[in-house]
Amino acid sequence: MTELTSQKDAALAAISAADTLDALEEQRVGALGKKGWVSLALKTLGQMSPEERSEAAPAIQAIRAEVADAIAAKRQALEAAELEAQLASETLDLTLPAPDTAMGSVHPVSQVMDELAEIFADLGFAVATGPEIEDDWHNFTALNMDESHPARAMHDTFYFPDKAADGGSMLLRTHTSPVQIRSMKEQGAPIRLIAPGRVYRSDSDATHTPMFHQVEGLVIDKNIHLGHLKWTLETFFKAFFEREDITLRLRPSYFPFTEPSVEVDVGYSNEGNRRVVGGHGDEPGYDWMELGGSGMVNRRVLEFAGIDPDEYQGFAFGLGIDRIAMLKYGMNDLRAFFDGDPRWLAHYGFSPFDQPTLSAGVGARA
Ligand code: FA5
Repeated sequence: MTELTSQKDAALAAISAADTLDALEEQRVGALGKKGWVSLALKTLGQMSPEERSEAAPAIQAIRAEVADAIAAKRQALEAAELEAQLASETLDLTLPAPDTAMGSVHPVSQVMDELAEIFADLGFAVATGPEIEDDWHNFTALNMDESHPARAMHDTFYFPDKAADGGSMLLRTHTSPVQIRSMKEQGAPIRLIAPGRVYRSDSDATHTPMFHQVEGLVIDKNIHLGHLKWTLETFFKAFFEREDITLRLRPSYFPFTEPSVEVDVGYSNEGNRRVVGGHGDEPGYDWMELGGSGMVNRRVLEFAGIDPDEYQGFAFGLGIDRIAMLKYGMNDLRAFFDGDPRWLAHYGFSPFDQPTLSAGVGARA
């Protein structure tokens, strides 16, 4: 035992003197390793008489614990010191100057979506979303376009090869209107929302792209009529284009999910090769341009979504976000929106610090 005690004192001194993790590991192996002196001492217990063992065992275990604790404490101290040294050597010089020009910008589509949300939030509209991979029922059937409906053919739909669990087709949504159905089914009436997002159609030229953006609007309540729709859109466009002389024309049209249906046109004039929104389209020098579709929600659609059409009515609209972005900010080729050309983005992009707010102006440019 006396020998063990002096071995322990020597080990504790060596542990305390160890100045690297390697030196400490050497001490651990020498004491607690398979052939270490503590392990060898523990092995001698087997050859002792029961009386000797009952005295020696707790003493050896106590020495083992004391040495193990000393090693653990020293390891913690050495690791902390090592981390301190590493942190001290890896400092980052935050005083380096920032680049002269800001890197990156907000895409005009994202900017316009933020502007839309800001204006409609002020009118009491919530923002809803829905899946881009949609089923046939939400994209068509519940919007009053059953399988044989000719309007389906107008949508140039991208279908997936696999069917849904119920056997229905899966597709990339062709418009944001299925969000109407999802929101009505989830929330019931009354409802006041916009649903901006990506939509897909197999279509491509300077004013059509296979993926583009729409914003859906939906208001369901009691005693809603077409006048509410016109006021809402007019108020929105005045705030969006930041001018009071906006004139809308609602032109009779057809959508299976609205009745009556109207196409929304806005008066504009040409300045050079740029179209500028404002003025009355029938005046000399002015014309009308279509911005989207709208109408009173068809009774059948309310029924599909579980709302009683004798109690609630509503209006809905769908606008092309890319189109209104082009009009506001003067781009003339829609395809450039999706090319990812850094020169185009540097020219038409927005500063991330230029958040649209009603008080500071929804179209302020840095
Ligand atoms: C619809 O998609 C209807 N869901 C709109 C609607 C909603 C009507 C609610 C009534 C009630 P339409 O196919 O006309 O309608 O598209 C609406 C707008 O999306 C168009 O006016 C246009 O601005 C834009 N748009 C349509 N196709 C493309 C395309 N390929 N590229 C870019 N914009 C497009």
